[in-house]
Amino acid sequence: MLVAGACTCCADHSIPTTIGPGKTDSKDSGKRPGDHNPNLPVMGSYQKLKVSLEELSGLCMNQDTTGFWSVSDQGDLCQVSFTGAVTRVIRSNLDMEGITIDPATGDLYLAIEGDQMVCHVAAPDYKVLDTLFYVQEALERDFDNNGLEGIAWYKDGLLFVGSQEDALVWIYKTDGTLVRRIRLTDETSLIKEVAGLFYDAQKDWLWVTDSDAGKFFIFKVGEFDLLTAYDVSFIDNAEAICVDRAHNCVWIGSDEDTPLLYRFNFSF
Ligand SMILES: [Ca+2]
Repeated sequence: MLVAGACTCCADHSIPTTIGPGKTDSKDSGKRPGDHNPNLPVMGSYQKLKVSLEELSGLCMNQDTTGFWSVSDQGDLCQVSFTGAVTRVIRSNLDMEGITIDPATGDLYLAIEGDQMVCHVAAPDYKVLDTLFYVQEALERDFDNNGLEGIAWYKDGLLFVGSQEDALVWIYKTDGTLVRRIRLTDETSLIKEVAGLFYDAQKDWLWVTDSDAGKFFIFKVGEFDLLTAYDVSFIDNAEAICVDRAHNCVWIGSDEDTPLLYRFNFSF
């Protein structure tokens, strides 16, 4: 059993990594592969649990941090407990791929693929789903099923919205004003697509999961330099990510035949 925070460079560890936690890719950093950066989180062992939410694709912590909000391709908005129990709150015919929360209000924001739009569900009732805005580039370039997959609350009424195609991330105001566009494939050749997003306010980092590359990444917000990447190629379809500093772990949701939640112990 690997202890969270243990060194991950040495042999005989249970976590398969190609790049390695706390290490950066030489091509992007100018450092030798395997260089440790003591300021970066270190991945430890993991557990996984089954979740009865078909095509689970998005995940965020609820406002009182007692469990998750989650969404599925089937159009279900659900509450999910830390043990994987599911309570459906809204059922729709939308391809829901990402979810995030405004921690101040508890309002939810959803990334919808196909329609390429961002929807809003107001707290505390969580009963009505409104369309906030459409992502014009994803519509104009006809991203279709290669479109919106991730969304993350940033700050001051701003959202990160991400797409599979070109691993694009847009920063939008909640009123639909486009503020900035970042193409993460310009930052690193390791990334193939955005499948899920999480904004880490404590460090001003954007965590990105990529189900095609089988990795998740940390980018520094601002320049969007790649800080590190974690190999999770043993996960079938890593579409959701939630960083949980309170429990010293990172949760990864996998959209597969038997949807799974992976809980990776982390030393932050
Ligand atoms: Ca999905």
